Amino acid sequence: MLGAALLAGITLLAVTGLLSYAAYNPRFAVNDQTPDHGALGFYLFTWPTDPHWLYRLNQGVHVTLGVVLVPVLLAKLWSVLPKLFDWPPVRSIAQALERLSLLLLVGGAIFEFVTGVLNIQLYYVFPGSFYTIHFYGAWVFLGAFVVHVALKLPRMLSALRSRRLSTVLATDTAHTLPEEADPEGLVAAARPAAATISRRGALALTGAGSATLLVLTAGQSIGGVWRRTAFLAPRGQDPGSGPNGFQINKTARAVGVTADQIGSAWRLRLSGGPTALVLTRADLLALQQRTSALPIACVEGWSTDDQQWSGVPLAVLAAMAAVPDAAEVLVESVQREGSFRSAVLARNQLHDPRSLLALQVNGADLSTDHGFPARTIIPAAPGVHNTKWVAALTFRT
Ligand SMILES: Nc1nc2c(c(=O)[nH]1)N[C@H]1C(S)=C(S)[C@@H](COP(=O)(O)O)O[C@H]1N2
Ligand SMILES: [Mo]
Repeated sequence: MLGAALLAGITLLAVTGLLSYAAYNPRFAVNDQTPDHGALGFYLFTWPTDPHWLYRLNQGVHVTLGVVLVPVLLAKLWSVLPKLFDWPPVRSIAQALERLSLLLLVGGAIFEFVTGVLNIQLYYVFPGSFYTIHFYGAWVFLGAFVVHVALKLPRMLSALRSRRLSTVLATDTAHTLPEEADPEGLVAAARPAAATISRRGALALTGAGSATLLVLTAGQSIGGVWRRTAFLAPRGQDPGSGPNGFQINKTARAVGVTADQIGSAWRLRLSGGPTALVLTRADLLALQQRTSALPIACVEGWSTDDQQWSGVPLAVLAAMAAVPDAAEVLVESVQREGSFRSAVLARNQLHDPRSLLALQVNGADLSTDHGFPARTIIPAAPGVHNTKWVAALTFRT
């Protein structure tokens, strides 16, 4: 049963994880700096801008499910623990190959869960970019996972058929008998000790662990009243109230954005056409404003409900820069350090009329921490595509 839960869960984790990577648009080196995703990027496609909650759903599922599966993974590893102490460690070439594939499977699973959980909890201590190592780690793990499923699926199905769930749920520890001695050697053939936990106890413990994690995590992605139970969300802290009262990823101070950079001397530079254009915030406010209801949906799984952003569509700015048919736009922040100070947006994102250089949110000026004087906001895109404190837009054909 643990294997069946992991088979379904990890398959969904893999799909949402690979989709998330596609959403980063790794073709634009500035959005994702994984070198040579090469052949592994075979499936990449243009990430759509519809429905506008697409990344919010994808990443909420990926992160919440990853957290919820932790107890199942631990229980599954516990259930096969005797294999770790197999002696002698190598008996034949075939067995050595099998153990190597299990090393990739177990090591890969632990690596993916640990890097993922540390990243969403902001304790990211690994060298190199999270995307790079979580992405390569995923392919190593998935290779071993596919091999393992192919080898063990028949065994899992026959085990599921071997007894009825209702019988398992009605059996207490005193009546719990060991499995038949098996060729894999998971059961002590000679003198199995008495059970210390019933099968239903093991399932209940695992299920209760997963259910608890679900309640403590899901609110950061689904919002509403659940946001208040998301105690495990590192950004569940009170974001304040009012029009700008929703989650802030990095504050201006945290990334070294200073008051003069975003004060009255701030200008927006539009380039890519025959001549560059320099606009003040007042110039931008004098243009026709458009409002889009869009969420911020971070790769780390948390997201906001839809907020009412208003400002100038990026497509209008492209036309002002005399590049109306631009194929992409480089968005750069006043911020000088840090990986998220710029992004490249693809053609469909740039030309979607809901994609804005936002000046206001929920009827008020953007707060400093939400990106004043201006930030981008793009439908269905990962949070990192919504650059704050924008200073320059360079349209490219
Ligand atoms: N200049 C700049 N823009 C940025 C970031 C940043 O660190 N610097 N972080 C990005 C990330 S990862 C996210 S999830 C969103 C969060 O926006 P918020 O802080 O307004 O919620 O901003 C994005 N824009
Ligand atoms: Mo983010």
